[in-house]
Amino acid sequence: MTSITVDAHPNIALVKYWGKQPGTTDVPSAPSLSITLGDLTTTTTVAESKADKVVLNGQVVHDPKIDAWIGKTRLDYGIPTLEIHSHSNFPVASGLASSAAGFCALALGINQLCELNLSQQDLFALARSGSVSAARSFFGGYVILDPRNSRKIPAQLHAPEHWDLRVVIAIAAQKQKSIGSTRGMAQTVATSPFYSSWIQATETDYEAAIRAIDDKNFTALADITERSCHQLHAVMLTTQPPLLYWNSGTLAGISTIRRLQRDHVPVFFTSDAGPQLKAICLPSAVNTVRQQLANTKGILDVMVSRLGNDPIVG
Ligand code: 2P0
Repeated sequence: MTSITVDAHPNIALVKYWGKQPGTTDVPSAPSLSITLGDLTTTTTVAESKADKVVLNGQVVHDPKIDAWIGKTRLDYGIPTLEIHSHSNFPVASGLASSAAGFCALALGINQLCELNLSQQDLFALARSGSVSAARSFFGGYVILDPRNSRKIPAQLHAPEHWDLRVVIAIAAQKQKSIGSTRGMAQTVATSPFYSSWIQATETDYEAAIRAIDDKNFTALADITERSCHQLHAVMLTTQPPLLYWNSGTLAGISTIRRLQRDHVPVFFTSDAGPQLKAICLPSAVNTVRQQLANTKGILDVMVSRLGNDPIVG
């Protein structure tokens, strides 16, 4: 086999992960629950080559995180030198979980190309060692990752057809300038006085979110998701030095969503380690939400996605 191409989708967490178990580099401290974004795709091709080379959206990159991951994977599995080309149909530097889709695709592609025949557990662990959230991109629809499960593997809670939610992504900055997630969360674990409350609250929110999705209870899922988002940003803000990922566009977008909610539009929001705002809504509301966010000062662009399927290994 000369090359393998994998299409994988990013995911966004409704119940967030932020912090690893002490002494580990890839085991989350709390469970998380995500949705997979079907209209955003990272297409990654891996091939044997004379030297390692990583090309992201046409640019050769020397990314310490990717390089370290390749080095460790070579030590663990004896993989050859590789040329990796990855193309995303969405802005990769803007905090839209491109690393989740990328490490998921890389793990799948290398496993196939190098005939590693990894067990599911080892394949998920390989992706997780790149980015914990990458393990959630192995499935479409509604996905759970619970470290209290002894194998620490993700699982699909429901296929996308279970409940047709839409996601409107509001871009509030074109470049991700803030501190990266891996470093940021390590600082939170070490310094936020509210970290243990965050873990407890996340475990409660996780169980409640599963019930809300099982029951397709939009109001309950809206409450849980926004609470998890606010609590995430609360532990970020109480980190030393403080992590402030939002900008004025993010806050203006939140005001727009609050106004839509007062007008009974079925929409709620979340945001991650960056300024982008993700609005989750019912299909009937998607045009209104898209228009209103596009007309919000500080929102530079909007994208819309349906929920997506599992990655495709070609
Ligand atoms: C999440 N985030 O659950 C949370 C919410 C960002 C905020 O997972 O250190 O890139 O590589 O495991 O997976 C982003 O963190 O971090 C993330 P590492 P990752 O989606």
